[in-house]
Amino acid sequence: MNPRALTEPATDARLIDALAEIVGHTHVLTDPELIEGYTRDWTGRWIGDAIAVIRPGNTSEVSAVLRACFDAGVPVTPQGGNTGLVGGGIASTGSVVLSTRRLETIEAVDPIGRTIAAGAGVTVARADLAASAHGLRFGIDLASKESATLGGIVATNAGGTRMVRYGNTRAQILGIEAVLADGSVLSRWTPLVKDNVGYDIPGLLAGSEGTLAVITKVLMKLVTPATDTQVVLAGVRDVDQALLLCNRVRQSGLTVEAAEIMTDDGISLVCAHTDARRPFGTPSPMYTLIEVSSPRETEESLLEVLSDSADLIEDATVEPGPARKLWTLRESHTESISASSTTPVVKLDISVPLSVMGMFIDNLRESLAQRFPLVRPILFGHFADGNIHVNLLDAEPRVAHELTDMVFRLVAAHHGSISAEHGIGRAKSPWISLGRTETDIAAMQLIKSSWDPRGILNPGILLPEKVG
Ligand code: 2HG
Ligand code: ZN
Repeated sequence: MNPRALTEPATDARLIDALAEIVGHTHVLTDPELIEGYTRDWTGRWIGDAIAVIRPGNTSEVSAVLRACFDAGVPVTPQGGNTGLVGGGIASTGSVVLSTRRLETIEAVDPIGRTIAAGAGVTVARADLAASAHGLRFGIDLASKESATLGGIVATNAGGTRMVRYGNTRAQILGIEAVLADGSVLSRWTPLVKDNVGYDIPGLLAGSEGTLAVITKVLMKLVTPATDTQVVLAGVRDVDQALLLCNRVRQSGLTVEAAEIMTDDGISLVCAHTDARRPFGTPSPMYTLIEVSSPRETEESLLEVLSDSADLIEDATVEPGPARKLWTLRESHTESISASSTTPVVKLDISVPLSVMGMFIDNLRESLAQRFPLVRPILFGHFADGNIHVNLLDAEPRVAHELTDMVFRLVAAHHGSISAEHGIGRAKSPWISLGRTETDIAAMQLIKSSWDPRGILNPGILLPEKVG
């Protein structure tokens, strides 16, 4: 059933009154100026529309809000820190945005079980800080960690710079509390690493992008922080050299904590927009940043690998892990790119098998030069996971669809994925059939319609619209 078919302005006004009764008037925002920060994403590419933003303060309020929206047939867009890049938290017309930011209680850090139990609105940075107080770390690290929330990273199954070491967000979840479309509260809350009773509900909700339930609380694993880390930035000819170097580092017994690739164009943008300086006198076509740790002398082991890898490296510099000078070159990419594009950046987070990554990059550059000569590509990302962030600058908004289509078809031709870590959201749902078979999509639609029979949860996100 189309949820909006049930509603009209009078219904909306009654619903907003009912929601204000539940969460309190100060937590219902309808003023266009106040809701702007919730209805557009920070890239400026995704702009939505909402009848109101609702900010519940606990699970019972989330439950009552959903029950009221379910009864009224009004769609709900769950939203965490609004740091997503694919429009997954951007409301469709006539929706209510349900912000989870007030669910910000850290309930417990268990240093023996190595877990954290926290509300969906707790930021990644706060979770990490709470873990650090017990000598542990949060396993997910992202440039947007000061705003990205735990509910948001679970809903999008975020990856980030430590994925090569600890896996994605799905790999960190032990328990979850979530509110279903009709307001019922589902709690799969067990601190057990081994628990094989039935379907993996937390795993299913990871990456569900707010289409199945609203996540209210999570129980997540914590990790032991690496000590004595070292970071190398090496200039290389191409991504294949970087992959060989990364393998050589692994073969030496060092643990790879992070592995990133950047291009000379990307480094130039960062140096133009920040205080960062070019790493070497002579530029290289690409640069790889690899962070390593080791149970024995990390620095000596790394220097040994580097001196044996003169065939792969054009230039290299090493610094101890906590000094963030080299990381700045990588972490400033997103903001420097946004600042230097004349149009909203088309951001595609693809992955391809490592064996064809070099070929994919060459083919991509060639196709872009032929079909979109005015578009500037900046490529970077977590290459050891197969993930390249394809950022396309100066693309006229009217060509964004065609441009995306070209890149995604190339990705599919190289047996890659159209979403390595940011999710499908609004940006990529037209292309989901490039990543999944018809039967697979039908199975996902069956799950969606049984969890959300009235289709009120984040319509238009992830799956092509037809559900209900
Ligand atoms: C990162 O790796 C994020 O920094 C953002 O996933 C990537 O800006 C981007 O395209
Ligand atoms: Zn990334």
